[in-house]
Amino acid sequence: STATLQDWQKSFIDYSITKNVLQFGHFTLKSGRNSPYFFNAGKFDDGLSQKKLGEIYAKTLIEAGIEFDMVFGPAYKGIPLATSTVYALSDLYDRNVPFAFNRKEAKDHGEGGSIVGAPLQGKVVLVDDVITAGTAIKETLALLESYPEAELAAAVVLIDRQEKLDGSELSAIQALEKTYGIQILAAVKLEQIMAYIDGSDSFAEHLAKMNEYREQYGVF
Ligand code: OMP
Repeated sequence: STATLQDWQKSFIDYSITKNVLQFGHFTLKSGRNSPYFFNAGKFDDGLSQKKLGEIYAKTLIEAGIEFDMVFGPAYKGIPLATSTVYALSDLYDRNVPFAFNRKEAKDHGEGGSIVGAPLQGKVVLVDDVITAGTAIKETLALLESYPEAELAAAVVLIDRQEKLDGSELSAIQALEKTYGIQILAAVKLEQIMAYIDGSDSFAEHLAKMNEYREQYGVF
């Protein structure tokens, strides 16, 4: 692979393997696809992990030069990610950024009281773990329709799986960017994970499976 990797990306992939967040084997995805790898961000389950995640989201946002006013974490998995991100923005970049999240339960009863935290207004950045088909992002776009003062400016995820949507040549990220004009940033892409494990004997079999998977579903 020709993918380039920054040192912090190598450390992050390495840490994800150590924490068993990045797993290799047989996994059925939400989409029904059978994947040889899975990224389970729920296994970032301690303080050091949250510190590192916050730093990664903050860095990815700041380095992309995104203009934003607040951070939104979609329930449930986005909630700790939003707090870690705003903490890191304050700690490392001296930016005191408001954040909010939604309650899942309130969604079923229509409007009212479904948002916790800062008022939803201005340029909103969504933080989430993984995008495959983009379901969480579409749900957040729908939710923001009830908040005319807010617009979704960007989304940041840890991993871009770089998979084609069914019946399309585009990935979920590419399609969402095209359809809604939002920027979607990923700390690490599949091609970078593959580049990182390339050359290591203990990952050779996994890499071969990932190459097959990529040939079938990949956008690169
Ligand atoms: P979409 O919401 O369809 O974009 O799929 C993303 C979701 O799939 C994540 O929020 C997870 O629930 C799950 N997922 C992972 O967490 N890690 C993966 O490597 C792959 C998936 C997945 O099922 O596609």
